[in-house]
Amino acid sequence: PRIEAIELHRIEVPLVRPFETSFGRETVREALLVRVRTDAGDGWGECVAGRDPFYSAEYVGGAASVIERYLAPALLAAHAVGASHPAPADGDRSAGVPLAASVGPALAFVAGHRMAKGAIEAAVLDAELRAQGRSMGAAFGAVRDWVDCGVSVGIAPTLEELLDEVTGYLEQGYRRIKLKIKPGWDLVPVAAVRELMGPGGLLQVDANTAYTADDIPLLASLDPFGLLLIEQPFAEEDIATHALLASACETPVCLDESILDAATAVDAIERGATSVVNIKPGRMGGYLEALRVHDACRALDVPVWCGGMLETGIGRAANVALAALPGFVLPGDTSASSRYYADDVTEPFVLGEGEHRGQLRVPDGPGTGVTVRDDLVRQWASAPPVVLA
Ligand code: OSB
Ligand code: MG
Repeated sequence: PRIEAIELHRIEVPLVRPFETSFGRETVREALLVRVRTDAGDGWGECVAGRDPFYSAEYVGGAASVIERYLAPALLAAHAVGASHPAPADGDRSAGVPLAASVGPALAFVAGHRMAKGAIEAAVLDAELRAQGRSMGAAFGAVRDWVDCGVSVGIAPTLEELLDEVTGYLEQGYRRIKLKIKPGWDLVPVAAVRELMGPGGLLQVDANTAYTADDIPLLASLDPFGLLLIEQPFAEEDIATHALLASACETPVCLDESILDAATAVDAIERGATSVVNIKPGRMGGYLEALRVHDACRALDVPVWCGGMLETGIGRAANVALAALPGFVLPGDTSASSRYYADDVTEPFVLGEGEHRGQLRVPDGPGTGVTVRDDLVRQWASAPPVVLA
């Protein structure tokens, strides 16, 4: 297929409850959706950047701007004459999706902006796979039809409210709880939730860079709670302090913000800074790089799990497909739509029942396998769509 136009749609979707982390509190998800129009049909991608540059340097307004000014014009120019793309080598992760594989190289001239690039690549991948009649799961090499789901629980106003929220999620069947922590909200909530879940419950924490090297003894004192992992306690650039913590505690250290691509993942693993990896495709510039991170971790015997960024059904569908790969051995932050939104822009993701309690089904329709509701995209628009052609 040939890329004919790239559309940007900014929407605001209210969250069912505020989501508070060490870097801020959100009550709506401001999402940037990308629709790619090709001569063989359309595809949708979701940018994972947040409203503000707090989790990462990228944010929705910046992503929209860089796409409009640099990325979309370059991609459209690269495809203007219906240029043919060299088929990726056999065994390469992008064999079979030459159009999506051409996106990364065409946009590499722009430094960084992985979330913006990833959104475009995801839309192109969706369009290309739809044209082929292939699902993302099939294209990625999914080995399961259902994936285990965890839930990321924000910082609560009180301990009592936290325990109520966690109790609700456990009743809904979630297989793992992740608590957001920050200095002053760590040992006490972790102890309380461990008590609530019992010794066997899968529990982990995420600090979103809120600690410093001085906190190593405090973080090591979480060891008795039998956590699955401690996620990103220190700054994005600070591999060294993560390695120090890893040698000072029993709980596995897991990097999120620091993992920019397969090369940084391998480097952090080799330096002993991470023994589990949170794969967030949007943060790594797209699903094709996420597949490379998965493969690299698997070759090093490092378990991975699929992170989340409060995605709508568009990003969620692709994340669930990715989480069906063999290296994803821990439950992901791939929660049901209802954990975030009363209404989703696609058909909602609903947790399974019976043997599939606490799981989501991997979509098997072409592309992401979900249908975007144009009416809701229009209704929830926070800015007029931008069409680049
Ligand atoms: O650090 O994993 C994170 C949400 C927004 C930004 C960063 C993070 C998160 C989450 C929520 O933890 C995961 C989800 O349920 O989508
Ligand atoms: Mg995280």
